Amino acid sequence: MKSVWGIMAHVDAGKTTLSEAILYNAGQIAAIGRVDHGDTFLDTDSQEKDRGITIFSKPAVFQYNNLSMTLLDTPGHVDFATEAERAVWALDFAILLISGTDGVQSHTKTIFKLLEKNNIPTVIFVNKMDMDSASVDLVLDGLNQQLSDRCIDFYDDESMAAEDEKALDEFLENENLSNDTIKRLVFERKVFPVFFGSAIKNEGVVELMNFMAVLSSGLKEEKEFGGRIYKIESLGRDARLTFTKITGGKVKVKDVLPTGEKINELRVYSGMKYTQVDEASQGDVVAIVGPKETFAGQGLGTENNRIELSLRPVLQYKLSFKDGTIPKLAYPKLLALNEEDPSLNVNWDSHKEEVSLNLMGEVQTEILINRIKRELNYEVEFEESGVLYKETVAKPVEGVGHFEPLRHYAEVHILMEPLKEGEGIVVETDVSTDDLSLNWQRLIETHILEKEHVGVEIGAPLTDIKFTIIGGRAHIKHTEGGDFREATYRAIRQGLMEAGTTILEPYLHF
Ligand SMILES: Nc1nc2c(ncn2[C@@H]2O[C@H](COP(=O)(O)OP(=O)(O)OP(=O)(O)O)[C@@H](O)[C@H]2O)c(=O)[nH]1
Ligand SMILES: [Mg+2]
Repeated sequence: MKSVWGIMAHVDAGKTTLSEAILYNAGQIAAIGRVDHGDTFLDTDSQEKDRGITIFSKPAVFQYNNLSMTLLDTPGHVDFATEAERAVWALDFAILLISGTDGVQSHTKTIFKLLEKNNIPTVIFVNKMDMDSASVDLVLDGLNQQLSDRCIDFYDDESMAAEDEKALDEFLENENLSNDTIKRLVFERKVFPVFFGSAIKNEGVVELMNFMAVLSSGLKEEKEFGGRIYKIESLGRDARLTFTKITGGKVKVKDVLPTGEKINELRVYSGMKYTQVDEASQGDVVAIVGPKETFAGQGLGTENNRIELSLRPVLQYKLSFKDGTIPKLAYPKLLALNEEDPSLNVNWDSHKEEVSLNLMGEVQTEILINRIKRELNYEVEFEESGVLYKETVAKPVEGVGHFEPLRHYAEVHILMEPLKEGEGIVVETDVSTDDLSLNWQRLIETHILEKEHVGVEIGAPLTDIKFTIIGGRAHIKHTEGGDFREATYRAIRQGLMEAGTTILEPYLHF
């Protein structure tokens, strides 16, 4: 079985260095490159080399124990947290890195929550154990207190067994746990096994890789086609690339995606280079060339939902041109940035005649200014211009939407209820297929999820809402594809108008 592994951690924990060690042990590269020398397989962008940090998540493909695995190295700097979050959408498993000298950091907790939310089986590697100040006991204590008491030393079978009744029986009988049992505990996220080592000295890495092979061989085959788009790239590239993890079945060049767009080319990237393939199957990460309308978070085939970022910028900035460029003319080109990172929300304000966008922090701002200079040739700067609010529905309400011009018909009833902070957008259905056929129910669900709906107070994006589809009607003859879209949008709008919305203010923990 092919599998996708993400390496995640706070900044400078040694993710890129661990990727080097893994690729070296797998025979993929001839020597372990050094971030500080700018010669790693994955930190290939010039700004990454200059700064010695990872900015973009990038895949590397390798074979180990006859298994094919894709590693996604991710950025650890908080300014690039959305890039790391998108990578999570493509993962079968995660390796959470902890620096043996720094222990659990606040960003480590954020990442751990992301992995929990996306239900990713996670293995922990405590790095930099070659340093004198590193301490096994201190790090384990920190993990247990700040992440979960189910972070357990990989070689401590007894403590792992204590997390599960069946495992305990096995341990009492054999005084150890089989690989299969440990595998199950990790798949069920009952245990987060902890490995210790040093990426730079290549210590403890083979042990980690052997366990990666055990986990990879436990994935189940999914026959039906499914895919998850996690990243779009076009700026500075020769084509628009839709990075997709294939979650089931396969796709071929010239196939038409379920979205209606054709695949012209399939590329498997590994480091700087790519190879063209005719076919991609479950467990592959491919860049699809051809589609123009795809977006990060989009599901294909059996993956029939849209994933939204949970980490988001809270400040809006105004972009000004130092080179006299007319903002309106530059705006369409800047839109390519939105495709790569929708959280930027590059926006045109027609009243003020200015371009605005949302940013996470200073390093991201500098990187973006450089990219805009290099790839679009504009000299720009940013000025802080406001706080980003969100809205939620003020109280539970049933929204009703009709769409019935001549020879069209669709009717939709949606219950909208406020959720607790941070719960995001949830969609459920509570209507029998006798009343509304399954394909219409699915269509309504798609239309709820396909775009960011906005509140009625200040037009800020909605969040923390549960939508329940509770009714709807189609006409045997007169219902066409787009009718349910209109009716769904109208139902949401009508409900929000009736109940009103509450403005949510962002806040940060320090
Ligand atoms: N002593 C020691 N240093 C290490 C080890 N692994 C990495 N480093 C050093 O730690 C620094 C950061 O390493 P990276 O691999 O760039 O860390 P990263 O997690 O990829 O950093 P970002 O991508 O920027 O988040 C570099 O100076 C590495 O040489 C290790 O096992 N021991
Ligand atoms: Mg890195």
